Amino acid sequence: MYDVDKIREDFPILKQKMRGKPLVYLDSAATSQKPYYVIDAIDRFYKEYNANIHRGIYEFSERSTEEYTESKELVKKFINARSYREIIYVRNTTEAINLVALTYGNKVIEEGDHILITEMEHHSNLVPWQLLAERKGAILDYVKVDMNSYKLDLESLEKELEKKPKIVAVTHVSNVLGTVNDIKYITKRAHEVGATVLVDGAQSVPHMKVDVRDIDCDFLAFSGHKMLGPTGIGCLYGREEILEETEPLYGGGDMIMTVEKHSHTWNELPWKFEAGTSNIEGGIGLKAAIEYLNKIGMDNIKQHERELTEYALKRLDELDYVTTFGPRDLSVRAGVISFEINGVHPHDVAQIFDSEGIAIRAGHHCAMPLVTELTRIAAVSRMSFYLYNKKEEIDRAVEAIEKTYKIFKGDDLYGRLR
Ligand code: C6P
Repeated sequence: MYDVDKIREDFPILKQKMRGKPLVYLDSAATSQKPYYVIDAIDRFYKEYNANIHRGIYEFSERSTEEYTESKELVKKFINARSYREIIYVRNTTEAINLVALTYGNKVIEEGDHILITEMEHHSNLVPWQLLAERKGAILDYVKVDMNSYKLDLESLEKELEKKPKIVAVTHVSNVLGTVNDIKYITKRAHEVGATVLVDGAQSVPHMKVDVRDIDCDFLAFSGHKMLGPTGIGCLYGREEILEETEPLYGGGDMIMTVEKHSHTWNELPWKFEAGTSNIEGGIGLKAAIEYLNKIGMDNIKQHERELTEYALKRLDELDYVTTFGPRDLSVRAGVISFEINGVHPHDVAQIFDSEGIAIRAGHHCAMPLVTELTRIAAVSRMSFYLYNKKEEIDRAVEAIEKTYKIFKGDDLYGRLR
């Protein structure tokens, strides 16, 4: 049985108060909280065997190298990659996508080529492609979002695929709508027109089983900090054949095999893409995070979040002055609920929540094109769930909404903005 109270015991921060009230943390889509298991693994590294990797021939360096390499093996298994050679560590999802745009993208995109993304992308999977398109004189196209179902419009996908894009970059889960895209289907269709496919897994990898061989994507990007790991470590999965043929972005230590005065040869994958001293602490922390997630079980986490989402949507539906965004079909919905309290600015909502000890996010959520389509003020409030959240916390959020509405009722927000 899923014992959320037991899980919560593992997260020291959840015992904290905020504004003098027991903390309700509903902002895991922004970043997740960390269990002792991860904090202790990082603590042990610094206290017991801190040393640089791939460099020292002494016990501590061997141990840190081993732990770091094992973390890649674990990531490999976690996403079912073929080899740890396909696992490149970066700082976060953003850096992973930029790395692809700046290396593979620079190589394959030429003037007049099409790059296809969607209207529900986070800026991290949008601006790097805008920059690439600007550099190369290429054309950036968008798959439309159906604003009734909050899913990708598959007719629009087909229309855009007729232009034979060279790269298709799409989010697995929207950080605003919670929509879970049918990424396997999109990848299949994109491959059929000859495109290379990058999947933004920032909001999927932490919450559900993601299998790169099943999806058959060419690149997958995700962040450690959203999946119980530390900040500053993220991952780019890349298909080995593609990575082999792609030039590295940075030069320096560790990415080379040999160096002469006027030439050098590259190291093997994945080190070719990891110049300089790595985020060793990050790799070790990510390994612990995945061990912890595996112990709970990704299917259990997904199911728990689905129950929370169902409960939250039901509670929010009871309030006729609240609008929620995102699919109602829970089979294609992750634990993210963006909402609007009629007439109340999301920043006011977040402030009242804060005074009640509840952390949510408000604003454009780094997805301005999408959020501008959703509301005239280009901002929404958002609660997001993870393995440690409880229904009682959703009740606290609903109470905060009721309080907010009482305070701001009659405040003609849109009138004020006119
Ligand atoms: N979204 C949110 O509150 P980084 O910052 O690189 O770790 O992750 C970027 C990113 C990329 N794609 C998606 C779908 C995301 O949701 C995010 C991060 C956070 O929604 C912070 S803006």
